[in-house]
Amino acid sequence: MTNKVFSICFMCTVRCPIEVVVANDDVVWIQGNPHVPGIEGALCAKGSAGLALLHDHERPQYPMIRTGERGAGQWRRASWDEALDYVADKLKAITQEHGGHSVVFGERTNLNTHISKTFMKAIGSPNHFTHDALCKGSVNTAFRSLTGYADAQVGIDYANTRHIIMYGRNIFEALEIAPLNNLLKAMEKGAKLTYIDPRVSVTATKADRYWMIRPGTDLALNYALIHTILKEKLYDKDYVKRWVSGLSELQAFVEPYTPAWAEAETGIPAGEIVALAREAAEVKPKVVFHYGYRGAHHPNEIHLRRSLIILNALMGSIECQGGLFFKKGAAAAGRGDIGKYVSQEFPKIEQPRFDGSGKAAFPVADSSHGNPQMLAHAIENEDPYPIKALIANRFEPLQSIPDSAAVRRALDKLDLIVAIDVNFSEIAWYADVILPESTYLERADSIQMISGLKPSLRIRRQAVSPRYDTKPAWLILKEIAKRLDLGQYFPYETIEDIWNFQIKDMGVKLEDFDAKGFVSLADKAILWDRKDGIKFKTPSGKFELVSSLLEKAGFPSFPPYTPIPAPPAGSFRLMVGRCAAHTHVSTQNNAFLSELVPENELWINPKSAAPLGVKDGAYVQVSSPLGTNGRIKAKVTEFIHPDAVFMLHGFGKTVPAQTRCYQKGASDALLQENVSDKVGGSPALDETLVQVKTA
Ligand SMILES: Nc1nc2c(c(=O)[nH]1)N[C@H]1C(S)=C(S)[C@@H](COP(=O)(O)OP(=O)(O)OC[C@H]3O[C@@H](n4cnc5c(=O)[nH]c(N)nc54)[C@H](O)[C@@H]3O)O[C@H]1N2
Ligand SMILES: Nc1nc2c(c(=O)[nH]1)N[C@H]1C(S)=C(S)[C@@H](COP(=O)(O)OP(=O)(O)OC[C@H]3O[C@@H](n4cnc5c(=O)[nH]c(N)nc54)[C@H](O)[C@@H]3O)O[C@H]1N2
Ligand code: SF4
Ligand SMILES: [Mo]
Repeated sequence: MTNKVFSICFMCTVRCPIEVVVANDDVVWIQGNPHVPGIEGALCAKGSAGLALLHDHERPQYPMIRTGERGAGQWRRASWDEALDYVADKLKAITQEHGGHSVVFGERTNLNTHISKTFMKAIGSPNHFTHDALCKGSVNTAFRSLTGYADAQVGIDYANTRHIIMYGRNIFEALEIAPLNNLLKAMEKGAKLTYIDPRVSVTATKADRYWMIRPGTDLALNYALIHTILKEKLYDKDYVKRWVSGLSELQAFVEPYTPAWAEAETGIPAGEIVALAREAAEVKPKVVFHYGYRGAHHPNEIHLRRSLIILNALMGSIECQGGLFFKKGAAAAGRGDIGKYVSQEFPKIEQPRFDGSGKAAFPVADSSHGNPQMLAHAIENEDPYPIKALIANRFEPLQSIPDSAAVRRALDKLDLIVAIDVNFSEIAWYADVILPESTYLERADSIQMISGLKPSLRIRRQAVSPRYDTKPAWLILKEIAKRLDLGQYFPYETIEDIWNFQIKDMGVKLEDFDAKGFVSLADKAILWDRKDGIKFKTPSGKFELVSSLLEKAGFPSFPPYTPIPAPPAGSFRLMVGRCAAHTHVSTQNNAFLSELVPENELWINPKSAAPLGVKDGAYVQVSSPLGTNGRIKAKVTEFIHPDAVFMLHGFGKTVPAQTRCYQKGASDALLQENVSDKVGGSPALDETLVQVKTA
């Protein structure tokens, strides 16, 4: 007997809707949910490899309490009661002595984030952070500075675009299924793809136009594009007149940034820059200057991301078919809001955040996400106060924060490290207690609100029973809270209680999910009227080129461009990124995926490799100002700019229990200096200069 369960993939946080085929309480097949437009049955390699995660015996199988030194891998098995009591007792002692704010909770945003935030509010800590700043904090701030909305409230209508210009948005490898399928549909109908990257990624190979830009100089290119668009009056005059403020300031600012100037900076011929501006304008407003997914490359990231969003505004492509749109939520569809436990009343928290997010260190960053790159600094320096405990839930501070050796050193000062994970990640191995979560196929989670042109709800239902002695995080957190006498903030026993609470004001019933695994909240795409209805959330109600948000905080909207010097001879800019077969730092030990891509390689141009005696396929060592890191195989290729080298993120693991990926390849986080865009909020993950020598 087989049955089909609609659920939500979690092999990466794109969270595609899936259909899971189950026989005898085991998963036999996973495919994309055939009913969801853009998905239509599709799944990526990582999604298929969910089977290998489910059946993996190299994952934590029961709660464990450390018996040896941190990181030594000596554990004893504990019952859930014992492990939860242990964590609660420690937390009680720590919060009594040092206050709730001495606890930090880090997680990759997930369906239960409203519950994790509830947990932190209940214990009186402002210190919940997500991965957001490390991924795209500067994109978030750039959007807020121009439109009043965060990037997460903006989407792209790929299916109807006629030209999309991507700057290192490597969508064919760093993928999201529905957007990619929709882009492919548009390309079949003749849409153009322009791709710009110092490296020939898979996306480059699919593009109509590809430019190997000099690393870090995309902003110069954009200023020249804006220069051309304004000079030749290629912009959407009606849209700009109605919605955009500050055009004359922008015009004066870009005056010196001619295509000829940009050619010298970027290596892209001036004539081609002018041609792109004209070509894009021909199909406006159905043109997208992609604002990026990972927006954490360089210290001037905020201005690169702003320039991209500005290009869209000039094309009139914000809030239109084939362009960008503001995502519409339940309210726009005439429904009540989704219930969130974090909306309860909590005792007031007086202490500031540990990371200076929204305050001193990062005045305009999004403090609802925080700035985790401050973790090591805050712990080491007790700045602004001592931190005593870290709970890492579905987040890997030892590989996802630059300068991971500094993070590891800082963790040594903590009294308690708890890891809630499905793998023996670096942080789980370094923790005091591992609370193993059931995998996404073995658990159900909070309902997902999908805002968009057609808002909808999706559900992750449990497909099979847990293979091992594991629990869902929403239950783990409730159980800890109960032991801290804070159970009243978690008024649920089962996932159905959570679901019913979430949908109680939405006019939706749980049975409504049965037929297709989702519930649509609107029949038609909701687009605001471009003449009068666009609700920019800036103080002026306009798209603000001169940003109230930035200027008020003392940051100029248009600081002069700082030229990017070429690396000194023998040094290279370290670029990092993803491949289609892996998720960040999570899947390197997956039995299927480790076969597809077992280790990372160092891409290096033959012109750079030859003087160093580096041969294709030979192992090399990479050094940065932080030290030398492991061994990595050289991939000598013309397909990368000579100023740069490139490696996949997520390798160089040190946990022996992960035998398939143990010590394979090198870790980017050990090499990257912890430098940030202090305005936008992201770390500059592609900024560090490295040297290469044969190993
Ligand atoms: N050096 C460097 N740092 C980076 C990046 C980079 O390229 N280089 N990229 C940045 C970007 S774009 C992002 S988005 C972040 C991502 O940063 P992270 O969120 O830290 O990375 P992930 O690999 O998505 O997942 C982290 C952890 O989640 C665990 N996990 C997976 N599934 C589950 C689950 O169902 N339950 C629980 N409890 N745990 C689970 C994994 O085992 C892993 O330990 O990293 C950022 N940091
Ligand atoms: N398979 C897979 N897909 C994923 C994820 C995953 O882990 N695995 N993670 C998801 C997440 S959280 C994110 S943030 C996205 C990331 O999606 P992207 O931002 O598209 O991907 P990255 O792999 O981080 O790659 C960035 C690209 O930027 C290029 N680059 C480096 N420096 C420069 C530069 O100066 N200029 C230009 N123009 N390009 C440069 C690199 O060569 C690389 O090809 O992917 C999402 N999709
Ligand atoms: S992109 Fe792949 S791994 Fe990520 S959620 Fe979708 S199917 Fe799963
Ligand atoms: Mo990301």
